[in-house]
Amino acid sequence: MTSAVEPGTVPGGEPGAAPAELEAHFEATLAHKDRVEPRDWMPERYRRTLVRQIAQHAHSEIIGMQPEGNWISRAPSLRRKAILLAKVQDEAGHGLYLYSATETLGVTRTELTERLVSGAQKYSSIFNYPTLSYADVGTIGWLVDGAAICNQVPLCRTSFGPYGRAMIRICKEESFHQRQGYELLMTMMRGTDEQRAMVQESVDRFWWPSLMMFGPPDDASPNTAQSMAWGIKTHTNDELRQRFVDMTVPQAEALGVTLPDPELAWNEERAAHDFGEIDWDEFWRVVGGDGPCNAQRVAHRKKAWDDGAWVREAATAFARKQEQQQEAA
Ligand code: FAQ
Repeated sequence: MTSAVEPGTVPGGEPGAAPAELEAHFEATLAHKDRVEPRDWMPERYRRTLVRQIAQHAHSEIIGMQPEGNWISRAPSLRRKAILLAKVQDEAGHGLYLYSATETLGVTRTELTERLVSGAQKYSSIFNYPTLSYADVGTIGWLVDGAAICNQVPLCRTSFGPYGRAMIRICKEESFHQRQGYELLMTMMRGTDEQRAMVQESVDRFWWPSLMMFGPPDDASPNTAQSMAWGIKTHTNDELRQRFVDMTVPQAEALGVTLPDPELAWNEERAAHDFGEIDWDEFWRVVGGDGPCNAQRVAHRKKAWDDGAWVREAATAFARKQEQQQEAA
């Protein structure tokens, strides 16, 4: 979509102040499946929904560094340590692309981080579970990155340009992460009985929380209908969860692990897998702050943010000084 507003107009404009022409232009952009760009007029609710979703996504990438980061100093070999370091660093990069996308909507990374550490904004429930063994590094790659890919590949075609473009690169890296997790688990499954047991125990703990990553069921998802009408989401939570289950079952068979759900079975009629009921009470408890690691994750992030204050101050002072020198020259 080309710019429909005067340069300098605040993105999103005032709620209810949009002339019908601008609104029609916005609707036409969505109807043609074109991208909405930051300088285009957009309804305030569309802008706010994007800030909420992209910020939650960015926070997830950053908080998501903690569970795996826990194992960097205890990786079983130099090769595994190098792989894990690179993966965790990639997640930091994803967070930064996403914070940059929200900045085009008029919110700074500082504001968003403050909302995260104060508990005003969410991050993915999955990162509130602990990593208890090195197999968890493989399981997170396989299941958590696997679920992330299922959810995020459709977001490459989301209606807001900067978000969709960030997702293209993120998805390429997440695919690589998923394969490294699978490769790690496959190596362990070819190892000793103890290693195989470690993988199975890890999969038992992460399977259900991975299914929860897709969000509440469609009939309990307050945002899906509007987000789909705006082209922010292109599939519902349940559709993507089903896609993930169908994709993962054959991979589990190839690995030789059992997914901890006695109701998991192929349904010929639906041409999809049936699976058991997710514990939604647990999901809402974890989202509400009462998961096994919520307090620890946020406290760690807050400490890192506070400890980094002097770096941000120094960088800002340096930039200001350079500007002054350029002006003087
Ligand atoms: N955890 O109406 P809906 C990754 C909230 S990145 C916590 O269905 P929506 C990479 C939701 O915000 C993983 N909260 O909401 C990695 C809403 O709350 P609000 C993150 C959740 O937005 C891998 C309320 O429940 N990915 O893994 C969750 O339409 C390995 C009602 O829900 C993204 O963020 C949850 N699981 O759909 C990093 C992808 N689910 O604000 C390190 C982008 C829902 O209204 C290692 N986001 N909620 O009070 C999305 O696709 C969507 O935002 C959904 C939720 C599908 C997550």
